[in-house]
Amino acid sequence: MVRVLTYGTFDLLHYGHINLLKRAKELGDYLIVALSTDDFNELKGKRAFHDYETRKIMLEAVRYVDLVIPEKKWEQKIDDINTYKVDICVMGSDWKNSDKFDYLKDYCELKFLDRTEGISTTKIKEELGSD
Ligand code: C2G
Repeated sequence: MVRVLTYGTFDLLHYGHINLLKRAKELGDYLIVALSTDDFNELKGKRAFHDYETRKIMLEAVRYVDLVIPEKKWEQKIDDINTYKVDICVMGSDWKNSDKFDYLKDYCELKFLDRTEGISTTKIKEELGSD
């Protein structure tokens, strides 16, 4: 049972997120998503349109997702890897060479998948806002 873990806000769930989740699941058998809480989003300087509970419900409805846990702080990742016996941590390529993830390679396999071009939550908000 290969267990995969990824992190994110996943606000206004879109096909870029789905494409990431699909490819992450394809790397193993069980996909855990650590979903940024509203408080942690504030720490990240992000204000999500949907609150944590709504974003969690939406993610749990995605066929590739097996478990959603809260991402409350930057420092929880090693505990997450140990608690959930994670084999592979996967993130989009925008996190490559980041001090937020690189150290995890001592605890599990670390993989970065190409971001899906042309879509982002910010783009959606901007284009909707401009109507
Ligand atoms: N993503 C992607 N393609 C896009 C948009 C997002 O592959 N067009 C990926 C991101 O690279 C990330 C995941 O989808 O791996 C979730 O994206 P966000 O919700 O923006 O997550 P982020 O704010 O980067 O949070 O501790 C890490 C952070 O919680 C990551």
